[in-house]
Amino acid sequence: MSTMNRSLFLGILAFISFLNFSCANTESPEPFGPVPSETQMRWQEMEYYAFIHFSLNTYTDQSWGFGNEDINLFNPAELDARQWARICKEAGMKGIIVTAKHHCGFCLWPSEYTEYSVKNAPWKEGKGDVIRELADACEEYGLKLGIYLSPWDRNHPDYGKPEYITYFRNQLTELLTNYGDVFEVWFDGANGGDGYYGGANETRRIDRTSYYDWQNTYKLVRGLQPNIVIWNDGGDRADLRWVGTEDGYVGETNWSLLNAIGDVPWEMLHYGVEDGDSWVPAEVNTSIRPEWFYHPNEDSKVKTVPQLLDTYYHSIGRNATLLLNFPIMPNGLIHQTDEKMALEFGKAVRESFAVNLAEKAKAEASGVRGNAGEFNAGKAIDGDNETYWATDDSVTTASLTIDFGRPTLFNRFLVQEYIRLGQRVKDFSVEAFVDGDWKEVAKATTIGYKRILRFPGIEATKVRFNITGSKSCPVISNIGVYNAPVLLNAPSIARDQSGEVTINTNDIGPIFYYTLDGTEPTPESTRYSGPFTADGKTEVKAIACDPASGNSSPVSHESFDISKKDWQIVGISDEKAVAILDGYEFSVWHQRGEIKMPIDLVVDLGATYQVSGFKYLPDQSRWSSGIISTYQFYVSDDNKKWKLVDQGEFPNIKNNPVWQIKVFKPEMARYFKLRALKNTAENHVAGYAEIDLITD
Ligand code: FUL
Repeated sequence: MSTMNRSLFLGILAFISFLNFSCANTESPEPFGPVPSETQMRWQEMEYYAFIHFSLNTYTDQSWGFGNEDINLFNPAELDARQWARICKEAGMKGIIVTAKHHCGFCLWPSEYTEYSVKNAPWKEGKGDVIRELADACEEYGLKLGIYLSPWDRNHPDYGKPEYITYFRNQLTELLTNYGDVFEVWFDGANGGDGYYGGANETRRIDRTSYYDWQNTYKLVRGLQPNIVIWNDGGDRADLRWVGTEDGYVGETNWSLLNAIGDVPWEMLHYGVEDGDSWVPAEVNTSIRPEWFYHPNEDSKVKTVPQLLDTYYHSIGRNATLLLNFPIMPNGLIHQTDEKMALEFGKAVRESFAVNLAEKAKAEASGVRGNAGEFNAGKAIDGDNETYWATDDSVTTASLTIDFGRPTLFNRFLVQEYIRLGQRVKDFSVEAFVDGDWKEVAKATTIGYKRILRFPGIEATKVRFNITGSKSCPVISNIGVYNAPVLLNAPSIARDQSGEVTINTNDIGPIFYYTLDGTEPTPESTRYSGPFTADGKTEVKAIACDPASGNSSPVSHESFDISKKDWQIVGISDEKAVAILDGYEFSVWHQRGEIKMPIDLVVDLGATYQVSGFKYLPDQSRWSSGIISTYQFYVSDDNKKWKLVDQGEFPNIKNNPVWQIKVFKPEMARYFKLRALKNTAENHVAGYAEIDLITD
């Protein structure tokens, strides 16, 4: 070997050993703060699973049974737990938590400790066991089983006494012994109050901090099911936390941390505690319908795909899991609308995240821990959640750039921390490189297990992820960039009392085109750039378009009648009553209190018109009330002498509370009066989301 070759050889050797040395000496980051247990980790990775609410309430149209409901009501003719499991599986869920016992105390399994169970119901002549059937169905479909066991029991005679705790634990032992692996147990926080209590029919209060002796109950649970996670919002801190609402969202900032001891006010449930001393991640529980149990009048209120997608981005997309409830119908099945929406929602999620545009790109970071290959930027896009990009310990702000190599359209950014080492990032932003400049497209706070940001589609050659604040050096296990299909639902068109028209949709990104002359809108029609005025008789047609694909939605169409500018509600001083005329379907006003049916609503039109019909939209809210079912409609030209022009009922308004349209022989009128004779609840409340007229 020549001297030169020799020194080259030695140089290479030295370089290789330097590389080895630097790798061998780059330690992984130390965990920062609390970290998840293995069972919490397994649970978090499930992301999405179902709740099933089924009990005697299903047969009594109630939310909470009193505890004395007739056991003979329980006879689901077509019960099929395999249908539940199939739907959950096809919807993309990973498990099912079932109400083995709700507050009424009725048990869906033949418990040996009570007579108030399926064993004394007519279903399968007392030989049935819903939990067995569900456990078998879950096994067949590769789903995990979870158990909801209400601590509050309005049937049991001993509720409130120490003996009840023995009963409760005996039941837990049955459920956690006889049905195989259970991934989660749910101890509902509703506790104590009035009930049947074996015939005592009284109110019983318990001290929620001491009565259940949770620590020993937890020991029992973990002894029987070592891999279980415990949900408990009513007692001592367990493995998971409630998010403070059943409306399907957690805070935009969501730390998976709480303090082990002390009160948990709403903010802490919602946002977690940045410097909390325990790992207590969030589970978002919500129902696919307004209520948890089945009520036929909610058949028209099943959440739509855009609503469910919002829930997805506000739960799984914000570092929580999603527990979505299906109420079971009296026949023992999930309703076909619920099935349809859940499957379409699952499909929309699958399609949104089908292609990760970052996977084939190049990644570069502002800094890499010890310059070591095992922590470089590529580890965040290698599709392996066990590898990660990390920086040196002293670094708490950093950025990672993904280069697509060519203009690429995207509208979602997904990022995950390697939470086995703790949750660290406090805030971050996402930028896109467009025409030689960096443009901010989104900004957020915490990441945790998974964070997904939505923004209007943007075409860029590179995307940059900037960590602008972190508790310790960031540790990022995964980044995904996606171009989710834009949801092209027909947009909603609303006009307020002043005549201003607004066009809207549930997705982020589509642009709208509209016409006012009755012609079909196309991308050549007027582009909507914000609310516009179109008072008086007006016909608006609109479409939503995805600029990237060029696809458009079906046409939506609204015909507005005479201007409401000068309309006045007569004799009502409550300013909130304007909700009736404001054009927004979700604002509502009620007449209630001292008043009794019949209840009148009088409106002065400000001028005389030839009126030939009217439209009534009842309360659209989740807990709607005052839905008028029987009415009379009068007109007048002086607010003194009234003429009855129409009367009757709004058929099926209870089950389908949509716009009610009535037409009659045209009459000249300056005033109209809608008289509510009855509502669906047979009480003295009249509610109105909107009232409108039809004129000639
Ligand atoms: C609540 C209960 O009171 C509801 O009935 C329902 O079971 C829901 C999941 O939790 O606290």
